[in-house]
Amino acid sequence: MKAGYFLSAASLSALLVTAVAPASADDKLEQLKEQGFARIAIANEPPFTAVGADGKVSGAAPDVARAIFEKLGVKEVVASISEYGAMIPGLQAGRHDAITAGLFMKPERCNAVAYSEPILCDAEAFALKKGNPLKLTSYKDIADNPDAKIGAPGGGTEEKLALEAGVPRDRVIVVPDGQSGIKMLQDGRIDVYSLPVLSIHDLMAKAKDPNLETVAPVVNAPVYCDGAAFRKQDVALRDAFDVELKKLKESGEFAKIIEPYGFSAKAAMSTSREKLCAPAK
Ligand code: 6CS
Repeated sequence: MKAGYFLSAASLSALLVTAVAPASADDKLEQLKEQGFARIAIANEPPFTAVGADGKVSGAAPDVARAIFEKLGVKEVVASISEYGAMIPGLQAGRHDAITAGLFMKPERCNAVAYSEPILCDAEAFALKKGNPLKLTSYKDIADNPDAKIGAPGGGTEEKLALEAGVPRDRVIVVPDGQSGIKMLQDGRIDVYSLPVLSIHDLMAKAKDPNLETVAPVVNAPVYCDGAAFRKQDVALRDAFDVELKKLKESGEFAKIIEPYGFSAKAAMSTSREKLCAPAK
């Protein structure tokens, strides 16, 4: 699988100048084919997305996107790292052609972008001190303990789940990346760090810290699925992406790409954008 490349902000801004807006929505794919690459937003949160020391982009979401864009005649993907909360504004401002980052489908996001059908599904997890001294197994447990501080990505699902469970804003600490989250936990600046299960497992495997442990899944937290996200006006590109995604799922290639990262093809194929974007009952 060809690797895509990570772009610094400076070189990305230079690309912005060249990425001319298409005449019409249907020309977006033609524009990308001529451009030779699709600019994707990622978070660098393995195994969803990752940027190697050599700048090569991997992770389940970019690998699926690269495979599909190749079939659509777009040779490369070029990634830029973004905080989850900045991905949709960046897409809408034309800084990205798609978000392929594990950005979970939720009604409020479905109102803002055109999601593909589901790609990567995962439950939520906590990384915390060995022995779970504060007995935290749900976001409500954190809310109910006035001393408990949670770290979560800015604009991310775990931040929102904590706030919705009643954790006051001053006890929800925005964490820029996985390594920082583990360090903050080790330094006692937070009592729990929350990300999806596979992301926490990846970080814990790398941290190899016997003083930390994982709670997974978080009690009463939903299983989420992402999709590739496109601008609302690029729904023709989204539909073309979905045609190839469906073929990838049916051929077995989809499972071959995502399951080595720990994701379940069956989980993504057993749900739909319609179900995941439906307003909560
Ligand atoms: O979609 C989100 O907001 C979440 N998705 C991932 C893959 N990691 C954390 C983030 O909060």
